[in-house]
Amino acid sequence: MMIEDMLGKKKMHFSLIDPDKQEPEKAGEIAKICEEYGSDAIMVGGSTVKKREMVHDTIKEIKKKCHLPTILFPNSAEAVASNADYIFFMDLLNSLEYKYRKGEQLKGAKLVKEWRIKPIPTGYLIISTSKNPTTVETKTKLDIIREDDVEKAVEYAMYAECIGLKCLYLEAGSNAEKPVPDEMIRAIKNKVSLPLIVGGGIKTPEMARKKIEAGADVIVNGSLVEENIEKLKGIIDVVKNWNS
Ligand code: 1GP
Repeated sequence: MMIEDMLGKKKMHFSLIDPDKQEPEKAGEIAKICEEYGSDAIMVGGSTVKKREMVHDTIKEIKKKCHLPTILFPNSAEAVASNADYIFFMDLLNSLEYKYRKGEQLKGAKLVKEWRIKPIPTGYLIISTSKNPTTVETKTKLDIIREDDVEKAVEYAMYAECIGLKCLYLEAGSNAEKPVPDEMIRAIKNKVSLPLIVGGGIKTPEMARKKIEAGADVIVNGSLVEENIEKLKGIIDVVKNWNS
């Protein structure tokens, strides 16, 4: 089954690899381990990516070592590479800048069509959980949603559903001090039927279990994948055991 058909049907785990953080060969090695541990897809992207070539070379090496589907997680049209299988084609819902709501998307859409990358229309919502802003929070001017702004987050989620997006990515930012709160995930799950992807600051199996209990459909890990990969297995096991 294709990734877009599995979203929301079973719990999944996605591993995020930032092409800026290591050489492409190393990314391939990391992806191989993610597959062995049972992750469902490799996301490729990051807030600082500037060169398409780096994304392309990283995916090329990932594909040599790993059979999982690759999903672009772009910060701009420049991060769209022809050899990816999917793209989270994102509406950065709470950005206040044209560039991130439409500008980059207009440049990216023609590449996605030309290279036949499968778009997954995604609402991307940045939640500010940490005292120190995470990198993604510093990249665009935001309509800030704090961890206790549950109603505001629910409003954005409803909007995402009404305009026909296929999933909602709740992002606390890479290495966030705290992940997106369980109450917020639960409140959104109660009001909208979109599959929920949750990432940022999920560091332990227990945290992952709580996010899934609250309604997360996909757990994303980035920094653990790159810095502490042995800790990933326990988290993926929580996701897999949930389905069995
Ligand atoms: C960041 O949600 C992802 O975009 C993953 O966050 O690096 O904290 O796992 P972490």
